[in-house]
Amino acid sequence: MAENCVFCRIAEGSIPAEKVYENDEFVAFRDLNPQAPVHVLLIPRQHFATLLDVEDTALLGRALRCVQEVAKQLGLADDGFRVVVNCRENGGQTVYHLHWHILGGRFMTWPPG
Ligand code: DGP
Repeated sequence: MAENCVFCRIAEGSIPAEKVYENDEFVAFRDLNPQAPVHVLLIPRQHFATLLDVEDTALLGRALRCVQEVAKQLGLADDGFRVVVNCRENGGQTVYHLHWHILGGRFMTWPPG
């Protein structure tokens, strides 16, 4: 666990969050500041600051398998949804614990801001 990492604390349960999915490797919970009717963050329990810090490509694959599970569980599969990873400053990353945003429940425009 990384010191002062809010998402590490959510994963271990010492900071509350509305969890919607978890397994031994990943946790998904509702975003505090939702940008869509459904806005969930999927995180690995292991701390990686950014997407660039993961060497294990199999872990990235397992994360996307969890994204599929969460999307189906939350009823996003039929109409579709968006998956976003913000990376570092220009990517708009504000919390430096790798996370996948899963957004759905409305039509998403493109390009993003
Ligand atoms: P990003 O900008 O990609 O680093 O997204 C970080 C997201 O994390 C942002 O949408 C707000 C959310 N967030 C930040 N702190 C908390 C928290 O304590 N709890 C929850 N549920 N979400 C948080």
